[in-house]
Amino acid sequence: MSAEIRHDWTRAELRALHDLPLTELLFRAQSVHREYHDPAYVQRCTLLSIKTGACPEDCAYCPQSAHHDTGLEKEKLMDVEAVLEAAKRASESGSTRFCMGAAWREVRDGEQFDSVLDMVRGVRALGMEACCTLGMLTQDQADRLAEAGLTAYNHNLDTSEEFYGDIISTRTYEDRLRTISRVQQAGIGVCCGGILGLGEGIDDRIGLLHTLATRNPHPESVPVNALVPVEGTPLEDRPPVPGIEMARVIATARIAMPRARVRLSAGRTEMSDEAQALCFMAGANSIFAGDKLLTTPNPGEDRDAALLEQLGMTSVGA
Ligand code: SAM
Ligand code: DTB
Ligand code: SF4
Repeated sequence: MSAEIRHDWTRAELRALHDLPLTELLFRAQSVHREYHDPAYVQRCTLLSIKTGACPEDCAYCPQSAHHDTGLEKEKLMDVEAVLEAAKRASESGSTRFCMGAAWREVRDGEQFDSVLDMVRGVRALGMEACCTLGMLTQDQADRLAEAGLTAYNHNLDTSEEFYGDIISTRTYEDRLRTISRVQQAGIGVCCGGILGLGEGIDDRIGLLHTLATRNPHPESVPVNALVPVEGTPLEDRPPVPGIEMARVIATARIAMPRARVRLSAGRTEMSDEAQALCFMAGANSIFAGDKLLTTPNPGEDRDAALLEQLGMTSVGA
């Protein structure tokens, strides 16, 4: 393999890659991609919101924050059984990873966390990868999730450290990094990425990629979300992110973190087939399947099946 795994990327190097002529950038990303991955394969993951709304954090993009009036119905933590039924359906429809999201600032020990641990064990017993995103964790909680068999923990940095304070005031970048390190320490895969379209500059996108690409090891997966603007949030009027900008960030992530799964995450509903195809050519090799993300719409099985068919790509076998 010629593309070595590096952890010493500089911001300038990443910016230079990002700004290459698109044709050159995609060529380089594709060269790295096929050294480490099957270029025809895309992983499908299913998301489920196991606890919805009324979150004490003030993330400006999020429909689930109690600080914004988005008209979202809040819901208590789901029963273990209902979650496992949804996981079974997801597996039957071809998803290989099941991701459970809770609108919590942090995990609290007790009955609810014990239920989440049961959910993780149940998803693993179905033969699926299990992922959770539950907010901040202590080391003991991360260790217990690892013991339950959790494959990956999603905890996004969203943007650069410099821009972070413009988007969230109730926690710091440092808080986020601390949880990520605990997850890693517990031996769980780190799923960490960001959102484009928050009003950030290109250097903020590079700042995020730099933080991720200089971690050792690199994250197991890197979700690249396009903001889904939700009425009632401070970012409701943000303009859509051009597909080409998504592709540039994905390609830079692919080159800098060759082994990571790069997930074309939220925002696909608004993207054309061509823009999504460009993102796959840039090195994205995972998507969220099904007609719902956590609380907002996603393209759904039929549109995705038609897209993958057109592209001659598959989500079966790795
Ligand atoms: N509360 C936990 C946390 O924030 O870590 C887990 C759930 S939270 C909804 C998971 C991720 O969804 C966030 O980190 C953010 O990156 C993404 N997200 C939330 N709202 C979004 C939106 N409107 N558009 C795109 N991504 C969004
Ligand atoms: C991630 O990076 N994107 C997913 C998953 N990780 C948890 C969540 C997207 C949420 C989009 C807004 C919503 O549906 O509520
Ligand atoms: Fe809460 Fe997570 Fe939404 Fe922030 S992104 S408001 S922490 S659910």
